[in-house]
Amino acid sequence: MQKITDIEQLKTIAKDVRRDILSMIYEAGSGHPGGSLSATDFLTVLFFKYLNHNPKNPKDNNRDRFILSKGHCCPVYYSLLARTGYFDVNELMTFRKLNSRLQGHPDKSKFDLMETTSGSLGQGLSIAAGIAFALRLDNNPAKVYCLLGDGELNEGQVWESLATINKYNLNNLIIIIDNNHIQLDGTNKDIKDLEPLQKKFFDFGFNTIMADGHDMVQIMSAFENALNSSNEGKNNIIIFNTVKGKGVSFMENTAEWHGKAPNKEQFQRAIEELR
Ligand SMILES: Cc1ncc(C[n+]2csc(CCOP(=O)(O)OP(=O)(O)O)c2C)c(N)n1
Repeated sequence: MQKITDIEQLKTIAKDVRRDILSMIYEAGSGHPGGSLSATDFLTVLFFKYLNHNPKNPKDNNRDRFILSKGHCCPVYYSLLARTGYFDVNELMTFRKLNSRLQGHPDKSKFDLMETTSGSLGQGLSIAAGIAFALRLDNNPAKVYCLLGDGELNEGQVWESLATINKYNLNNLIIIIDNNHIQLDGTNKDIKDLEPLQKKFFDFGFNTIMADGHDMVQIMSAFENALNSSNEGKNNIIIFNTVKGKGVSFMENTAEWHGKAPNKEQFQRAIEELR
C-alpha cells in the first residue's frame, strides 16, 4: 500500500473518516461516536503511514497486525479499512444492519480480514500479546499494534497482560491508549482513577510515550519513537491525550455521546462542522 506522509493530506483523510463515522452511526440509528472520533487522527496516521499492510492481500503473513481492543469504536476502524482499500466505502452504510459484515462490534466470523473479534473490554491486549509471541517464535519481524481505551484500563486482565508482556519482553507489540478521560457514563477520575498512568506503565517495565493525539506532528514522532525503541528491544506504550467526540463541538468532552446516534438535525450540524 502506498504510504501517505503529507500532513495536510492526512488531515483531509481524517475529516473524511470523521464524516464516515457520523454517517454510519446516523444511518444505523446507533453506535459509538465519542471514542471513534477521539481515535481518528492517530489511527489515520497509523493506517496510512506506519502500519505495513496490504489491502490487496489482507492475510499477507508479513503484515503488521492491528487489534482494536476497544471494539465498540469499530466505526473508525471500518472507515479506515474501507479508505485504505479493503472494501468499497459504500459498504460502510450497512453498519449495524442485519446480515452486514460491519456489526456493532468487530466480528471475525463475519469478516475474516480482522485479526480478532472484540468488544468485551480488557481482552484485546492478551490476544495481541499471544500474536506477538507467535510472530516472534516464527521469526516474523512484523509488529503488533493494540488500541485500548483509557476506561478499558479498569479491566484487571489488562494489567495481567502487561505483566506477561514485560516478562516475555514482547517488544514487537506497540500498545496505544486513547486517553480521552471519559468512559461510558462519566469520567475516569470519578469512576476508577488510575492516574498517574505514565508512572504505572513505567513500573510495569514499559517505555511510555505521551503525545497530543490530535496533533499530526506529535502523533508521527510518537510512532517513530515507539518503533525505534521497539527495535532497540524495549516494550512500548503510547498514551495519546485526546478529546472524546473530537471534531463535533456538541459531542466534545462529554459522556453523553459515548454511545448515541445523532438525530437528523444534529447529524446535519455535525457534518457542516466537519466540512
Ligand atoms: C467487559 C465489558 N464491560 C463493559 C462493557 C460496556 N462498555 C462499552 S464501552 C465502555 C466504556 C469504555 O471506555 P473507554 O475504554 O474509555 O472507551 P472510549 O472512551 O475510548 O470509547 C463500557 C463500560 C464492555 N463492552 N465490556
